Amino acid sequence: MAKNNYDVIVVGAGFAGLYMLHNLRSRGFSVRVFEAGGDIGGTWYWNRYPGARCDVESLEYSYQFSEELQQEWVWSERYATQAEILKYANHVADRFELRRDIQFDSHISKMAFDETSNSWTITTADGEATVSRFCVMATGCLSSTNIPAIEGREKFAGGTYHTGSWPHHGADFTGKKVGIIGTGSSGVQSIPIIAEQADHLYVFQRTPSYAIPAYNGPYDPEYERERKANYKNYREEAKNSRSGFLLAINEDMAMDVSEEERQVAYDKRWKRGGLTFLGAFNDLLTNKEANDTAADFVRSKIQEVVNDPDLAEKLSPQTVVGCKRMCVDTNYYQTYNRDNVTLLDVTEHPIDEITTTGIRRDGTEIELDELVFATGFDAMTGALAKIDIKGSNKTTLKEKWAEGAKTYLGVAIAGFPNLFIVTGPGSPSVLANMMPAIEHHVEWISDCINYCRETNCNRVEASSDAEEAWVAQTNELASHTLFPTCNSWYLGANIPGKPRIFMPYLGFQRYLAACEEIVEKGYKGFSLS
Ligand code: N01
Repeated sequence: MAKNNYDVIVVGAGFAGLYMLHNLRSRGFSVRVFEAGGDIGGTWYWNRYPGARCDVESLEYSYQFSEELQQEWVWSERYATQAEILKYANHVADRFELRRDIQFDSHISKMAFDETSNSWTITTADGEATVSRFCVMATGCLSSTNIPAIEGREKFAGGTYHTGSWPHHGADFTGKKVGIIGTGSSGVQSIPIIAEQADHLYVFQRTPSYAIPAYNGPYDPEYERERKANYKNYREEAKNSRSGFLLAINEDMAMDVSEEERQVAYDKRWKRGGLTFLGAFNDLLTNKEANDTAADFVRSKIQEVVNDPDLAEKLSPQTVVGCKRMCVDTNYYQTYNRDNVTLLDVTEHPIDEITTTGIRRDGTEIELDELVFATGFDAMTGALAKIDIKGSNKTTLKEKWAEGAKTYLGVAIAGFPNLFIVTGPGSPSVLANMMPAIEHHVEWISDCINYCRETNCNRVEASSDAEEAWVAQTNELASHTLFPTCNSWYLGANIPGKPRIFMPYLGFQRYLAACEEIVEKGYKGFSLS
C-alpha cells in the first residue's frame, strides 16, 4: 500500500489554491500545492497584457474569509489592475505564510487513483511523484490558452503574444505595426493601450462584443469607508443574489414598461458603468424581445461614439447582449476614431494565412511587426483535460468528458473518488463573482474532507445517477434562458470539436442552497466508505 505523503494535494496556486491551502492547513491537514507558474496568482500571474483589469469591482473581487484582511487591504481603484490584484495575492500569501507549502514551476502531467489504498499519485512533468488521500484541482476556469489553428501561424517572424500568457518583461509596441486577433474582454482592454503605442494597429474582428464603459477611477474614501463598515451586509446580499455580486437586478420586466422608461433605465445603468447594465431589467436574458431593446440601446451608444457610421456599424454586435460575456471598457470604441487603427472584419473576409511578415486576407497581405492573439481560452475544462487523470476504472477524465463535461455540483466527478474541483463545470463559477464562488467551494470541499476524517471514511465519490441528474438540471436551467443561443465559450463553442454543453450552473443563491441541502441530507448523491 502506498504511503500518503500528504492528506491533500492542491493543484494550482491562484486565488482558489491559496485559500484551499490556508483553510485545510488551519484545520490540521497536511497539504502540498503544486503550481505550474513561477509564483502565485493564477490568472493574474499569466494575464499581464496591457490594460488587464478585473471587470468586477475591487471591493467585491476580494476574499471575505478574514475580516482583518478585508479591512486592512486598500484598493486604489474601482476596477483594479492586474498588477494591483497580483500584489493583493502576494500580500495574502505573505500574511498567511502560504509559500512554504507551495512548489512552483511544477506542472502536473499525470494523476492516477489507486483502488487499494484509496489515494492519488500525482506526477509532475519532471517525474516527481507524490501520494495523497485527496486531491483538489484549483486549476482555474480560464487558464488553458487557445491559439486558433490559422494556416501558417508558426511562420510569423515577428513577435507573437497571447494575452493569457503575456511575457513578464512586457512588450513595447512603440513605432511598430501590430496586429491583434480577437475582440473579447482581453482584446477590448488591450486594444486602446496598444493603439496608443503602436505606429499602426490592425484589429482582426470576427464577432463584435458589447462593451459597457467602466468609468474607472480612484475609490472615493467615503465610499470605501461605508462599504467596509457594512462589509458583512454587502457580502451577505451578494451571496443571496443570482450572480454573487451586487448587480442590483431590477425586478421589472423590460416589456412591461414603456419605451421611455426603458431608455431611462438603460441610460442610468450606462452612466453607472460596468456589468450592472444587465441588471436593468429582470428578463434581459430570458426574453429575446426584451434583450433586443437593450442591444439597440448599446448599438445607439456605439453610433454616438464612433465618428464613421460604417465603422460604427461593423463594431455593432447583432448577437444577444449578455449571451457572451459582456466587456467592460475604457475608451474602446473611441479608439476606432484614431487614424492609426484599422478594423478588419474577418467574417466578411476570413484570414487566409499568417505569413512570415504579416497576415494575408482578401487577396492582400497586411505587413506586421508584432502579432497578438486575444483569442481566449479552452474554458472550464481545458486545464483539467490536459492532465492525464486516471480515475477508479482507469478511464481518463478526457475520455469521460469526450461527449461533454459531467460533474456533480461542479465539484466532484463520478468515477474519480477523492478528487474535487474548485469552480468546475456545473457550478456557477464564471457566471458568478469568482471570489465568493471560490470561497464557497473551498469551504464546502474542506468540510467534506473534514467530515471524512471525523467519520473515518477513506473514500468519497459522486454517484453516476446524482451526476446525470445534476447535468440535466444545469441544462434545464440554461434552456429557459438565451444563453444557449450564441457561440460562447460558456458552451465550449469557441474551440473547434469541443462538445457543446452549457457549463455554468445558473443561479448563485440557488446553487448555495442546493449544496447545503446535500450536506444536510448526509452528502446525498455521494457514497462515503
Ligand atoms: O477571450 P474570448 P478573452 N479568428 O473568448 C476571437 C475573462 N476575462 O480572453 O467571438 C478570428 O472572450 C473571438 O471571436 P468569436 C472574461 O470572462 C475577463 O477576451 O469567437 N477571431 C473573440 O473575439 C472573458 O469572457 C477580463 O467570433 C478569433 C476573441 O477571439 C474571458 O476571460 C479580462 C478566432 C476571444 O474572446 C475570455 O476573454 C479578460 C479566429 N480563429 C478576460 N478564434 C476582465 O475581468 C477566436 N477569435 C475584464
